[in-house]
Order: sequence, then C-alpha cells, then structure tokens
Amino acid sequence: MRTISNVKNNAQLLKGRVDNISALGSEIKRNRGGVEATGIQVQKVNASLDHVRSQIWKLETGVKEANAQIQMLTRSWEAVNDLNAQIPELKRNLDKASSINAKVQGLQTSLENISKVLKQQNDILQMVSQGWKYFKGNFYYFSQVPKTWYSAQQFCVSRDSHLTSVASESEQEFLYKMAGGLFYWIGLTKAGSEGDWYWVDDTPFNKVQSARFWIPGEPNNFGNNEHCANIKMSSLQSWNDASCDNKLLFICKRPYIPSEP
Ligand SMILES: [Ca+2]
Repeated sequence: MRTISNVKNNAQLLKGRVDNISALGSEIKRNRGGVEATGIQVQKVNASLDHVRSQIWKLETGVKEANAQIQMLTRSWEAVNDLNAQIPELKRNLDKASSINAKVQGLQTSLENISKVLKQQNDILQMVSQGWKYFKGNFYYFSQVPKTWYSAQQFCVSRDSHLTSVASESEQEFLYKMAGGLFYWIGLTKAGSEGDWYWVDDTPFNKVQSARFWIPGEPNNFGNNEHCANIKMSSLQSWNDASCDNKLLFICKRPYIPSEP
C-alpha cells in the first residue's frame, strides 16, 4: 500500500512539475512576443533618427549657402562703398568739365562774331575798292560821267542799285558833303506820276519831312519841264528840280546786305 501511495505522490509531483514547465513555456512565449515588439520599436526609432539626420544635413547645407550669400553681399557692399567714396571727386571733375565747356562755347561765339565782322569788313572793302562809299548800312556810288536822269537810273540798276533816296537828315548831310557843290542826280522824280514826287527805289516819299531839303524857291518846275531832282548846293537845303534830259553826275545807292558766311 505504501508503494501505491508513493507512486501516487510521485505522480502528483510529476504532474506539478509538468504544470510548472507548461507555465514556463507560456511565459517564454509571452516574453518572445514582447521582444519582437521591442525590435519593431527599435527599427521605427532608427528610421526616425535617419530622418532627423537627413533634416540636419539639409539645414547645414542651407546654412552654408546662406553664409556664402552673406559673404558675396558683403563684398558687393564694399564695392558700393568704394564707388560712393569716388562720387565727390567725379562730381568735382564734372563741374570742371562743365565750366570748361562753357568757356569753350563763349570762345566759339566770340570767334563766330569776329569772323562775321571780318566778313562784313571784307565785303565793304571790296565795294570800296570798286569806288563805292559806305554810310550807315548803304553803299553809294558817285559817278564821274554825266548822264540824263533815266540813263543814270539804268546805270545804277545795272550795278544792283538805284539812284539814291534820302531818308534822313544825316543821309542828306552825308550826300551834299560828298557832292562838294557839284550837281548830282538823286532818285527823286515825278515822271510818270500825276505830279507827285516819289523815290525810284520805292522808299516812301515824306513830303513834309523832305521840305527842308529843297533850295528855297524850289521845286519851281521851270518851263513846266522839271520832273527830276538833283543835289545842287553843298548845304542841307540843296535840292533843285530840273529837266530829266539834262546830263548830270549821279549817285547810286545799294543797301548793304551781309553775305552769308
Ligand atoms: Ca528848278
């Protein structure tokens, strides 16, 4: 009986050990699952770390690029500063250049004026060398050969002029002084008009202003045949009307028109 009891006890013990082993097996199983889960977690963490590393690398690259840009901008800024420093000197040079330019233009204008005056003097000299006298903007030719009034006017026209008009007291004075008491036809006539005096060069005849230039008692239209005027006396009152067919010396007048340079 003891033996049976012993066997029973032993069987009980065995069963207990088998149970324990079984419980251990289950625990090991559970733990294995935990280890597997932990492995997945570690992998995930590793992946996150990789991502963070790549972000950091990108940031570093960005910072390097930004630094390069900043250096370039700094160099540009220094170049701008250098240029700024040169501006006052450039401005001074520009001022100098403008003032020199103004002087050159002034000289240019002076030269042009001198050139004009020389050209005019040359024109006048040429006319004078051909026997013309210059007075206040006109040339006058005092003939040495007497002609009738009409032939005299024809001669003047052939020389780009007309028998002279007298438009002012100073002109009258110039003419009678140059005439020196000899008789000279002037361009005053009433031929072809109805008794009115007119200047043959189309200067308007001022009857009132001109009254002081006639010799007292003239014009007397002697013989009803005196239709042309001449300078007869060396005085302000020097005009006489005479027959246009008389042959007298004569005075041509041509306005001085400066030739273009
Ligand atoms: Ca008369």
